[in-house]
Amino acid sequence: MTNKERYEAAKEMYAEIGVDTDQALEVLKKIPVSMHCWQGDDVVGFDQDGPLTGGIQTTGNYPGKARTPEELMADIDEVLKLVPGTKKINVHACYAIFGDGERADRDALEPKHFAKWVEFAKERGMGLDFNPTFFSHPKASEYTLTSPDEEIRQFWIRHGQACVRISEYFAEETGIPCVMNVWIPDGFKDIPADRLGPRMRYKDSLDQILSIDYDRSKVYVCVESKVFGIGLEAYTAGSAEFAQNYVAKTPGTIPLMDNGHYHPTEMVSDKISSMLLFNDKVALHVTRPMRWDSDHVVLLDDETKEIAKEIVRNDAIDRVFIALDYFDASINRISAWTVGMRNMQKALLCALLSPNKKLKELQDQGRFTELMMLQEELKTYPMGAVWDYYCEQENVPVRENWYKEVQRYEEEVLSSR
Ligand code: RNT
Ligand code: ZN
Repeated sequence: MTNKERYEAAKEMYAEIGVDTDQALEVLKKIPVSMHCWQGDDVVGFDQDGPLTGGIQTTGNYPGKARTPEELMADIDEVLKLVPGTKKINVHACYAIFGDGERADRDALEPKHFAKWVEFAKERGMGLDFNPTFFSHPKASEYTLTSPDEEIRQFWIRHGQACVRISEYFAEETGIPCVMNVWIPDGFKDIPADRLGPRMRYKDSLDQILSIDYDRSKVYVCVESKVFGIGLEAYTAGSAEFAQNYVAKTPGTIPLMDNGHYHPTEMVSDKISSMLLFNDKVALHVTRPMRWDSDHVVLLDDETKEIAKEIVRNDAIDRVFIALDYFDASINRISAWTVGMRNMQKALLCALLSPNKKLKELQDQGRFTELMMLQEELKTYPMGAVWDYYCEQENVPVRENWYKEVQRYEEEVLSSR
């Protein structure tokens, strides 16, 4: 049977439960998923040689990581060949690309230092997202936007402002709004004497960053919360309450939830509806925390599917910015990227192939026996046939066939790095 024939059979099955597979694919194709550039080089970047700091960590030493902008972009191109749908590239400020002899510290970054990323995105018809880098830098060895040292704090405020300008440049050049996410690692390893002070300074720093003139319809500034980091176990200034309240009181800012940033029994899928109720827009970092914020590759697991369901069945596709955020250095990095990107889209497809209206009715009518039965039966519906057909239509390899290309690339390119 061809992929098309299998699709037609699946289409009939879905039609019987009121799901239009053609329409599901039309919608899926247009949902942007922002791919993090930092999976390709273990969050190193191009503007410094020091270690990764900020209480985050990559583990593993798989050969072939990208060492230059050219290598990183070539690797991203490989992934783009293997992943269907609409993609954006998510760039961190530490991925600035300097010309010969050129250099700028983080507080002096300019749009021109990202011109190559713009060129890359434009040639591929993609949008760009952006992140200031408040870590892996000599001035971030203690605190950044919460620093009690006013000189250091001002340095990082200038960095944030520079990043707003770069984000605006991205949006103007690509014609696609840029999501700019602020995450700072600032916190304490042990019980603090003052929890309020750092948060007051963080709030003031964000206010100062946002005080510059920029087009709020082009740059969406997000604040990402976190519960703890390595060496920052007792306290992080940018906690969930901080981020949530900050964005609630600051028009034009958006909360960003990373599903590795909560207590392991807390689920982001359960938080999305509340956030949607009180925010025009919500941003996500989709990752896979294993026992802690370990940033494993996104799988097609229950939580990823549940997150996708919350986006789709609450009619929030245009209100939720989906970005991936993980970094696994223990396996082929192209494969790590591809698996995560394809899985995010598979999760969205599962959600789009659910008879969501009908399931909601069953809940509202208290028909919980039937609800459980149907939800369980849906799990073995032929989503795979729809996915395969979609990949074929999008001209990307079907099923595991993409891995052959990863192997070829590893042999021909990665192995000689
Ligand atoms: C860290 C945050 C943050 C980073 C990236 C690299 O815990 O999740 O989003 O992973 O900025
Ligand atoms: Zn994150």
